[in-house]
Amino acid sequence: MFKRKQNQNSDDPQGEDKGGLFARLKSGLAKTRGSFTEGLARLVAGKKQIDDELLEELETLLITADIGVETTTEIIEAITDRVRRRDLTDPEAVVGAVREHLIATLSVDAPELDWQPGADHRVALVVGVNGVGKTTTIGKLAARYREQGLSVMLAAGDTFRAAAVEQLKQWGERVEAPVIAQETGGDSASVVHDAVQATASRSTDVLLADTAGRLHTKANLMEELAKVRRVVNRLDGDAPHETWLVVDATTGQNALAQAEKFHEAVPLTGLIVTKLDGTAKGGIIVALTQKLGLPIRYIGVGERPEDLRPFDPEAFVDALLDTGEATEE
Ligand SMILES: Nc1nc2c(ncn2[C@@H]2O[C@H](COP(=O)(O)OP(=O)(O)OP(=O)(O)O)[C@@H](O)[C@H]2O)c(=O)[nH]1
Ligand SMILES: [Mg+2]
Repeated sequence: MFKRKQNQNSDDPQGEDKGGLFARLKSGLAKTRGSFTEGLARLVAGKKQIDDELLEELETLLITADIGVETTTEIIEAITDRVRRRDLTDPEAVVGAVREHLIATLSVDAPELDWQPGADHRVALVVGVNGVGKTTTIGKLAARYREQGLSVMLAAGDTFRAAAVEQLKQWGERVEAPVIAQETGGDSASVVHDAVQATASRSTDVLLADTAGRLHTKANLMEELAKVRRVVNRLDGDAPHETWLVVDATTGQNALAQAEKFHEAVPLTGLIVTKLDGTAKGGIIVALTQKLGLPIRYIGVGERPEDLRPFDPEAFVDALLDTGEATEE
């Protein structure tokens, strides 16, 4: 049986209308969902049995959605195996099998980000290639954390672009979070160092450190990033508590190469995938998780602050497959 999630309260403590948010997630994922769901529906429609042709078409569909060869192979093998064992016979049930497999792949075992006001402070370093959405994501996260009652400070670690500091300062004003910055051309590590010291002395809950966009293929730029991390770590052996790579979903398979290179330079603790509203290849989320074994922490499905969402594997897959607003009982 399927049952609607009982999350329709508009007065929930987070002020989040989950039903509305689910609809927004669905519309944000419209491009991926459109091609993927229609493809799946077409695949199984009118079919009497799960045959080789159906499985081949499913394979193509999964690859086309950028889910990645490895996960696709796993899904096809698992389904083939179940068909052979007569555990799966109804073509319609293939959708459910794909759903289960995707949720399992996306459910990485990682600690919750359960940050409480007044508890020990957290330093999150935000990294990624140019233009993926680092600075706007930091602004949106700052807004989210402020709403949760956390005190937030921002570090303008992108000392490369003059406009970058200004962009961050605007967010700082908007969400009432102090911004630590130096003049353009300064040393990124030194800005972040000062900010970590400032958060410690002011007992700030969360420090979000912006960094300049950099190509993962430029060794000197990656070394500079490793230096920022080292400097932070020398000040506080537990910091950075989080190092998030922001990835633009529209870059497709190149996102994998980016993630691997960044992960080598600074050990990542999670990923943030933006611009899922702009691509039919949202399956890259699955490929990334599979490849790196890191949790997706947030996803961006639009430009409004509320379009940055904590990542929930089940909600994501349901929105993708349009099995949504429902959970299995
Ligand atoms: N459609 C869409 N646009 C987004 C999303 N996230 C960020 N953007 C847009 O992406 C553009 C680049 O964002 P920035 O935050 O400046 O990117 P950045 O990574 O800081 O860029 P650099 O500092 O130049 O490396 C902006 O126009 C954002 O509004 C998203 O989830 N969906
Ligand atoms: Mg930026």
